[in-house]
Amino acid sequence: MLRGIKLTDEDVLLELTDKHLNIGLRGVPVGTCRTSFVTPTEGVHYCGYPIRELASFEPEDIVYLLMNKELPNASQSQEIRKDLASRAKIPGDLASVLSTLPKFGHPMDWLSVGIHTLGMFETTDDWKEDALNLIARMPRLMGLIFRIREGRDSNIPEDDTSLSLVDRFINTLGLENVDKGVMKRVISTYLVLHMDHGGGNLSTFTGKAVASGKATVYSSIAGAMNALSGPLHGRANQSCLEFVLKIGTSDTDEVEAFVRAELDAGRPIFGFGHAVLRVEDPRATVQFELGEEICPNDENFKIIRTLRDVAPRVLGENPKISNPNANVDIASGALLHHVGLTDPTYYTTFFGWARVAGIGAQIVDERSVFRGGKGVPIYRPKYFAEQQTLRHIE
Ligand code: AMX
Repeated sequence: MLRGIKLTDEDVLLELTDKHLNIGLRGVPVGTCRTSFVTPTEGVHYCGYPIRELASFEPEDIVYLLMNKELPNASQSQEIRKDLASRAKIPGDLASVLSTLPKFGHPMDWLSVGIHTLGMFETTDDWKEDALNLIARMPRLMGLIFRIREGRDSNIPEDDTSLSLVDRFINTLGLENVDKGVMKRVISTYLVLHMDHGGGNLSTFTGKAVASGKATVYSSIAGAMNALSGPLHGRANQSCLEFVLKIGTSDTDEVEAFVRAELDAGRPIFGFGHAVLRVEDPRATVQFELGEEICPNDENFKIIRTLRDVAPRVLGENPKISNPNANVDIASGALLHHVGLTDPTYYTTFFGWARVAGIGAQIVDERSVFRGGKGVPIYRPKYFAEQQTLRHIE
């Protein structure tokens, strides 16, 4: 036991020992989360509903769920659409700011700067208002990031606010020769599956930590996006599609040889394994089902279909690996690629776009609901001094 610290978590007595220090707070209880939790067999649940049951809802309905902890009825569903649409207009010249950024910068850095910029244009003194405004303005920010980085005209009309979040993104994006209906399905499903993932993942935790000092929702979520951009966190979905492109064949024997060679070289098999889940992530299952429907013969989809058969068998030979099955990142890149979003460096921005809803809702809860509405105090975990001996300059 560490310096007399004992924590009681309902029926579990947790003793903090020295081995719990300098491990990134892994497993140390710090709070409660009203929006979602993750179980080993059904994965993430939003407000109690397993993600499998929510996968075909529209993103707006899941925004409502995360904010209100109830699924909307038909009229509430219409209301949240209208509400988000009414907040869509960006009160400033976002395109001019984005146009000054270096095109060689990573899209996640653009996303973070874009969110900060939105906050400089306007913040209210209401956590929920700001969270909803940001959610409503993300489609245009996302579309402008693509357009400007690709050197296409960014002087485009305001969003048509009669449209959904995803339709507004697709219109701002303005790609020719794509099937907008299929693109909408893929992106809507992607957003719903990625909106939230418990309270302690790095980006969500970071967003709430920044907000605990009463920085704005925009600064907090920009911070969360910076956390998400790391290769060990959100950027894994970019790595996954890059990995699939590197395999380049759906032949079972060749894929197996590739997987074994990667493991022998000490590299991870992207798209497999999970810290909590002990079965295939239902979010992967949902995306595989969607892929079988919309692009069964797509080359990348064929590769991930083979990987899904081969990798768990090969990874399962190593008893250290707790879950050799597919995770959420295995399929999302192949689907985005299929609908015309072919550059994997953008994939984490979709993850970030989705997470704005979950992180926003969790910030609202921590700032204005918990502790009888007083909110969680400023974060201040305890660090022990490594150097215990007092010293003086000679
Ligand atoms: N490929 C190779 N080795 C793997 C592996 C994989 N897919 N999954 C687990 N392992 C290894 C771990 O690196 C660890 O090795 P170590 O003991 O030498 O450090 C050992 O197996 C035990 O790991 P674990 O307890 O099963 O998983 P974890 O909680 O430590 O890690 C994860 C989970 C996701 C980081 C890991 O499975 C991994 O690196 N997967 C590949 C990368 C990937 O797909 N990332 C996306 C994650 C998606 C998500 O969670 N959002």
